[in-house]
Amino acid sequence: AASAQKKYTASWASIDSRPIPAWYTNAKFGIFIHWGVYSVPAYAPVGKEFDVYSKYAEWYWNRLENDTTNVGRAFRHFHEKTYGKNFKYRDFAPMFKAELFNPSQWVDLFVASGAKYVVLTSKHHEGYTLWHSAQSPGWNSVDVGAHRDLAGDLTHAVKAKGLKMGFYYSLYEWNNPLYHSNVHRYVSEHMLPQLKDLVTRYQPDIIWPDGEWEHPAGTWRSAEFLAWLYNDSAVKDDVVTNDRWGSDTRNKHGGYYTTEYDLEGDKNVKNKKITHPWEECRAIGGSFGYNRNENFADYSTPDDLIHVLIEKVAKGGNLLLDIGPAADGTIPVIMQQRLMDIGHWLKINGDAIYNTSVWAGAYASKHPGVFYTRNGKDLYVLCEQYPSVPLKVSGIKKPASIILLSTHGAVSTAYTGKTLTIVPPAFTPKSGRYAWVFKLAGALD
Ligand code: FUL
Repeated sequence: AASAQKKYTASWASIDSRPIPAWYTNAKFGIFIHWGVYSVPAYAPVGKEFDVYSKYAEWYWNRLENDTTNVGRAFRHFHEKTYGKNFKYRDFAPMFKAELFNPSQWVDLFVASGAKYVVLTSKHHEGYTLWHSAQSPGWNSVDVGAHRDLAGDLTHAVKAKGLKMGFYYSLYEWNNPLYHSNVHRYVSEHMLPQLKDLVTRYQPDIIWPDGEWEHPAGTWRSAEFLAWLYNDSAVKDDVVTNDRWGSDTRNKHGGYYTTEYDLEGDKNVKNKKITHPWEECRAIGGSFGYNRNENFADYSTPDDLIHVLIEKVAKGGNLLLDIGPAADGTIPVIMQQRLMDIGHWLKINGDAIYNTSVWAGAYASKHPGVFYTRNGKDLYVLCEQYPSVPLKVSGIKKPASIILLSTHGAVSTAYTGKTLTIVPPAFTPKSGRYAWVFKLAGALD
């Protein structure tokens, strides 16, 4: 890899100069997994009166103990009536049994969805690790709950089927006494060795940090960790990381930019002509961790999800779509259904997504709901609705061929003055659904 020769130092200027490995920007679509002790209560409020963050079920512990607003009240109300006032969050851990967890079945689903990478919560803000971490004795999935190396078992299955494997890792922990009594010791004795152990043991392709909050950037020693990751770790050439490093300058340092339900970090991505790699993450419903309180209407439809994928990819981003497995290790069937729907669409239209990049001419397009991607000399025109009027694509060469990906049938067109007019063929949607793609082969220089 190109980065192999260069030595990085623990300064942001050096760390930020590392190019993001191409496998990542070509992959476009990944599966995010939030799974932990919070998957046991699997509850958050839903409804219009709650904002995006209030609906996150993985925040259960913090909402119970630290939230005095109506949001915290909703969590406490549910908790007390269901488990009783004296039931401690830690008492959920033995119930996180994962007795039906079948990693290779999960990965078959991910492959069928068309995803190219997976990002699992190795540890969320609750501090419980999904592997046998020496830094979290008694609060990891081998010591309590599943009695299994969940992170390791999934990693092996993911890599065996040719996908890339990544880990979400929360730098801060809500209830770690050392974090609160001496954050410097927490960083040097707990966080750094734990993170390095994760990298060394499982050799992940992505490190997806979160939670570098509450303390000035230097406290976390992130640049030092990244210099180690890029210079000395086993994954130094191909590993990818996000931008959630460098506390006081959040969403700026490290690797690709992140947005979350189009919110976090959007100051960088709102710039329409962004060239830095970036990734939108969101769940299929309103919560990253499984929320049993959600109903059918709380889940995005297949059209919604495919349109999000198209919109992000056309703007040069990736989509990291989250699922929240249940505590027993099953993936709720509606989530499986949504992943399969995306996979069916990608099977037909994947050439317009994978390995593509932004087409600069897109900014001049006047068709709402129509997006563009390019791969070499080929231009793809992605339509959220089947077009009812002729489409005009300007500033291109006369294509060598024009096809509608779902039918491969002939498409009638006219070409004058660098503008191609595509007359959508009369077509009863059968094989194609959700969105339609015209491939304009050889339309670009
Ligand atoms: C946020 C976290 O606080 C959420 O719980 C979730 O993990 C999301 C992806 O990142 O910052």
